[in-house]
Formats: sequence, C-alpha cells, structure tokens
Amino acid sequence: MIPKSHPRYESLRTRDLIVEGIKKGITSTHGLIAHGRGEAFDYLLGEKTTDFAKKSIEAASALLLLAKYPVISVNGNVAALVPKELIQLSNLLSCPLEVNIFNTSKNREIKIKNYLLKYGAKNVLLPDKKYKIKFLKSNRKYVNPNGIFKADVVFVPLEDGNRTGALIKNGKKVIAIDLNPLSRTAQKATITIVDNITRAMSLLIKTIAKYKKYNKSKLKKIIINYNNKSNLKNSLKYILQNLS
Ligand code: PTJ
Repeated sequence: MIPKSHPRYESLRTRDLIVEGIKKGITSTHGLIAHGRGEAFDYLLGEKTTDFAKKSIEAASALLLLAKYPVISVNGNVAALVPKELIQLSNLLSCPLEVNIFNTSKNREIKIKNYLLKYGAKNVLLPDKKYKIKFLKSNRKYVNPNGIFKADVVFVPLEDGNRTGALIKNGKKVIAIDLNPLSRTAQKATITIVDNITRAMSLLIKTIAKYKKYNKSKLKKIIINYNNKSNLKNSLKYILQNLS
C-alpha cells in the first residue's frame, strides 16, 4: 500500500495499475514500456493539465457531441488505468466501447471485455476478422461492424503509431490522448489532447456533461476556433520552457 503522503503517490499508483493490469491478463507487458515513455513526457509537462490540453478537451467534447456515431477504442493500458471513466464516457455519449489492441491476443481481448463488463459497461464490442479498415497491416485493422467500422469519430486514448493516420485515411475523425506531442498519433489526430489519460478523462467527462446543454452551432463554433497544429506547437514550446 502506497501512503498518500508520498511525494510521488500519483505516479506510483498508476504504475501499480499497469502492473495489476498485467497480472489480470488485460495489459500487455509492452504496456510497461509505453507507460514509462508517457511518464517521461508527463514529467516534462509538469504533471498537470495545461491550458492547451484544456482547449483540446473542449474541442474534443464538442466533436464527440456532434458525432453521428462515435466509438471509444480500448487497449490494455487504458482498460487498466481508467476503466470506470471509459464506461462513464460511453454512457454519457450512448456509444460503444470497442476493444482494439496492438499486441495480438484473443485471450486478452476477451479479458478486457469481461473486465469492462464487470465494471458495469453496457456495450463492449470485439474486433471481427471479417471487417477491416484499409491502410493498416497490424492486428488493429480488424474492427467491429457495429463499432469502429461505421464510426465517424473514433476516440483513441493512448496508443502506438500508425492507426490514427489509417483511420483518418478511412474518412474518420480521430481524438487522441497522448503525452508525447511528437508521436505519430499526436501529429495525425484531428484533435490531440496532450495530457495524462488519468487526468484528462475526468475533465473530458465534466466538459461533455456541461456541453450537452449547448446547441449545435455553439458546439461547431468551439471546433472552428480550435487549431490542433498550433496547439501541438504550444505544447512543445511549453516543454521547452520547462526544460530551460
Ligand atoms: O494493449 P495493446 O496491445 O494495444 O498495447 C497498448 C500499448 C500502449 C502498449 C501500445 O499501443 C504501444 O506500444 O504504445 P506505444 O508505441 O508505446 O505508445 C504509447 C503512447 O502513449 C506514447 O506516445 C506515450 O507517450 C503515451 N502514453 C503512455 N502513457 C500515457 C500516455 N499518454 C497519455 N497518458 C498516459 N498515461
């Protein structure tokens, strides 16, 4: 048990969640490396949600509310870190959660699904080998016909490289959470939230709950006034300032 008074409590707590995820069979061992990479960037960001990330969260909330068929993609790391928040988000948007993992394992896909169902998820989809998105070679190409296959907006919490670009080429809009503003996912997404998923999810949920009262034109204005490229540049400048 980590004492709450420990100066690195939050970091140690999230490390434990990833280790527990591996023990439960939902997180890949590669997830440890991914997590370490994220932690390094979080350190450079001062381990807090920046004003730039807040702007991205506002734009992402508007885009998710305007979407005709949004879908939340779930991998082994996010299932371990934020299971309750993923379910809250899917309930708020009345949209499915879809398991989509990079490190191929049918067993782990089923375990992630069951884990989310145990936490109260209503609709968890698994990939179907009969349905693929184009321009992608990895296991992530397999999708569910009632999920990512027909989605117009895909919410992609932290993950590796090239799927975001492929989803965009398949005509979808992508919202990504990634602590590394230089990653391919961050660079290719329609909206990139450069923040730790453990902080960003609750703010995203709160913002969507607030924006639910807004009309379409107000939501569209929020998106029009948002520029992902300059937001990414500002995140990098912020890191550089912290370094100097
Ligand atoms: O469960 P699977 O098989 O789908 O595998 C999932 C991982 C995450 C292991 C896989 O997608 C992978 O290898 O990812 P990468 O290439 O290591 O990339 C993960 C990205 O997420 C990196 O850019 C990290 O900086 C970022 N990241 C890691 N932890 C967090 C994060 N971003 C936000 N919040 C975090 N907590």
